[in-house]
Amino acid sequence: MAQRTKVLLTGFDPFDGEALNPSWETVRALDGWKCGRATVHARQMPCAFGQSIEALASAMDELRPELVLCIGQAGGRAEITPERVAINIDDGRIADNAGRQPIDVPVMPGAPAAYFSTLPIKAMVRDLRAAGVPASVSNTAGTFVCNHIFYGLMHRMATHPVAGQRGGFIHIPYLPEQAARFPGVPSMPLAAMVEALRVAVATALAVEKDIAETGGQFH
Ligand code: PCA
Repeated sequence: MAQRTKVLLTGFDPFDGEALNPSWETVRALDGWKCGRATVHARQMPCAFGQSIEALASAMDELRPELVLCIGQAGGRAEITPERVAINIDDGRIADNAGRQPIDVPVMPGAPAAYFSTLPIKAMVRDLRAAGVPASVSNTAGTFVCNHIFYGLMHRMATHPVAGQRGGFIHIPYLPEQAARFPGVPSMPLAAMVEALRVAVATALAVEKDIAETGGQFH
């Protein structure tokens, strides 16, 4: 029998005045879920520059997961969006939960400008759509704490390589109870997002080489 492996799923604590964060609500529902050879371990990350990368690094050291999927809230997006690229910049539009608002500072001084996700983002979008979940590739994770932890994840995997380890980031919409305060803003129910992450994890475990299918955009 193939050896069991671990999947680390992270979500954030609430920020920007919200009472909850859909990323943590979704991820924690999957803690302990067994997907084929892998078991999911859910961890909550602080929505704070610096601290989030430290918390992620200690979870990775503890678990040594085959797969790391960091999840975050993208209020206003209508779809599940696997992110293509993490950029080496912090530019907070608001302060983080620790009151810090870095503007135009690198996530890691002297490190590369960007890293690509090592998740099969196109295959994930294909499988999500096939499962009836609206999904698209996103070509920017922004410049707040989500891009920050995504960059920290990719930089760590580049500088502390673990054989076979892959990872990346997925942004998810508001929950309906959040969007109810912002008329016209899209949302997705918790159960649909939990199912979506099951599909994303299963595809990420199964597909090592991504498919060539367009996920491009004009702008
Ligand atoms: N979303 C924010 C940070 C935490 C979260 O869930 C972001 O997109 O940067």
